[in-house]
Parts: sequence; C-alpha cells; structure tokens
Amino acid sequence: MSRIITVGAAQLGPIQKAEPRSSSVARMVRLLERAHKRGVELVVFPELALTTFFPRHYHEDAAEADSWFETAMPSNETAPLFDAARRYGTGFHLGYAEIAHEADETGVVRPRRFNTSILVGPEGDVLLKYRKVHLPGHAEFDPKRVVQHLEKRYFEVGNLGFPVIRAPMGGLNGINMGMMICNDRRWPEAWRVLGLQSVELVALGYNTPSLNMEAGGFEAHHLRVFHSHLSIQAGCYQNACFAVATAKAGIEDGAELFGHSIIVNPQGEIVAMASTWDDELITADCDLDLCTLGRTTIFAFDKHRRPEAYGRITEQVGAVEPVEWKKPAGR
Ligand code: CDT
Repeated sequence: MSRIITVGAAQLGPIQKAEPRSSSVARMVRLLERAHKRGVELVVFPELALTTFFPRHYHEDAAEADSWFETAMPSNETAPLFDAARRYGTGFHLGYAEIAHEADETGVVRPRRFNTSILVGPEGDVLLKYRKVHLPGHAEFDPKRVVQHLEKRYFEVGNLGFPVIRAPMGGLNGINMGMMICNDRRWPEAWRVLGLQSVELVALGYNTPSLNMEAGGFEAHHLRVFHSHLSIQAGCYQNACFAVATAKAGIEDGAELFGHSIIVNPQGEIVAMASTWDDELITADCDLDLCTLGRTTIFAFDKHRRPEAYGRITEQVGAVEPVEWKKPAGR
C-alpha cells in the first residue's frame, strides 16, 4: 500500500515591522483552514514566521531585540496555531526566534537566542525542534549595506545538530522528518546528515532577499531564485527525499524577499511552486514510496559511500590551496 501524505507550503506575504503577532498568527490560522479544506495533512510555514525578518534591523544592544523572540512555545499569542492543528488534525512546521534559558558549553545557565523551527503533530504536540546551524550575514552594523543581515549578531549557532524523527503525520504512522532553515539549504553537508538518518520529508522555511548585498548590491534576480531552487532540488535528489520549502515573500520594511516557495520530489523535480508575493498555499500529494528508488540504487549509501575519502568535510572549515604541480626534474 502506498504511503501518501498531502502537504502544503503556506507562503506568507510580507509582515511589516509594526504588524503584531496576533495578526501574523491570524493569517497563519486562515492558511491552516484553507489547507484543511484542501485535505492537507502537514503545513510548512516560513523561517521567523511570526514577525518581520528582524535581522535586517540593527539594535545597538542585542538584548534590545528581545521583543522579536519567543520565550515559550506555545504562548498565549501562538496558541491559536496549536488549537487549529488539533481542530483539523493537521500538523505544521513553524519558524520563530527562540530565547532559551539553558546551560552553555561552559555550564553557565543564561539566556540563549536561536533561530529555531518546530514540527508540531496533528494532536498539537511538539515532535521535533531544530536550531539553525548556518547563520549568514554579519554581527556588526555594516555601513556599506543598504539592508543589514544581522543573524550573526542576534543568534547563536544551533546546538541540536540536524535531527530526524519518525513522526505520526496525516494518516501515516510514521514519516521520517527533518528540518532546515533557510541558508542551511545551500549546504550539501546538511542534506547529507539528514539523508544519513533516512529522512523522507524535509520541512524548510526561508527569508531570502532578492538583492545580494554581498555582491556589491547586484546579482541577477533570476539567479537568486535559481540558486535557491537548485540547492533544494539537488538536496532532494541526492538524498532521495521530498522537501517543502516555504518562503516569506514581497516587500517587507522596504526590502524585497523573493518568495518562489516550492515542493520537490525525490527525483529533484518541482511539483508545486508559488506564483505570488502574498499569503499563498501550494499543495502536493507526496508518495513517500518514491524515496525508495534513489536510496536503493544510485544513492544506496551503505553500498557506495566512501567516508574514508571525505575526511576534509569534518576536519576542515575553509578551503586550502592545492599543491602546485611542478615539472619532474630531468624532463
Ligand atoms: N535567512 C537566510 O538565511 N537568508 C539567506 C540570505 C543571506 S544573504 C546575507 C539565504 O541563504 O537565503
């Protein structure tokens, strides 16, 4: 019997700086209602879905940014999402900024700030948490940039690795699910760590500006979307999994986010794509048995991987220069 789950990418249009959580949560509850009417069993919301993408705003004291963070999940403000999940029997994925009072690596308990996502089951339980590992951007105000990208200022590097859980979702007893957040999708190492845990479905939220400030302000728009899709499609193909990749889109606080949310199958094909810069639900029926072909043939990891040749992947961070070829003496 085939294992089919109907999934939805619930893209959000812009959330302006002044928009309260009550409003963004109400928009998401409406998307959950629409999803339920279309038979969707799992809805994926974007990265930092409750507020504007606040890392574009500079606060001298990073603690001043605390109003963008959640101290509890669920909270009074986010409870309607969990209530809707229970009412409709629909799971969801949510990205948000988290403050956790936790011990750091020195054993000191202190407030720690992460760019986090959770997977919530159809009965409203938090099934899995992930904290973003690849934090792009910079930590200090950069006067050369028209728009800041201060993720390195506001967040610590995630400390949960890339976990996968076999989760009850939809009518299925278990789906192997993992998460990534935005910039993670560009790193094949992240996909492979999920692939090595037999992931079948990756939930991924993103906020990607249409302009690359690091390219001196210009990189062709179509390449920004192309590279996002290329990364997700390659990740799915090479790890024989589905992905639901959901964007925030449109002009938020004067800065453009490119949207183009997609659902991708294990062949790396896009099976649904958003076409607006607004709140938009795209859906697909995902037959998880389609993961079997890749993982039993060309990407049968147990047969074909050669970790003894991959040492540099974990031993090294930056690239080194290769040995220079020299003509052998006497030739
Ligand atoms: N949110 C996020 O990770 N966005 C990045 C853009 C970084 S530009 C400094 C991305 O990779 O899409």
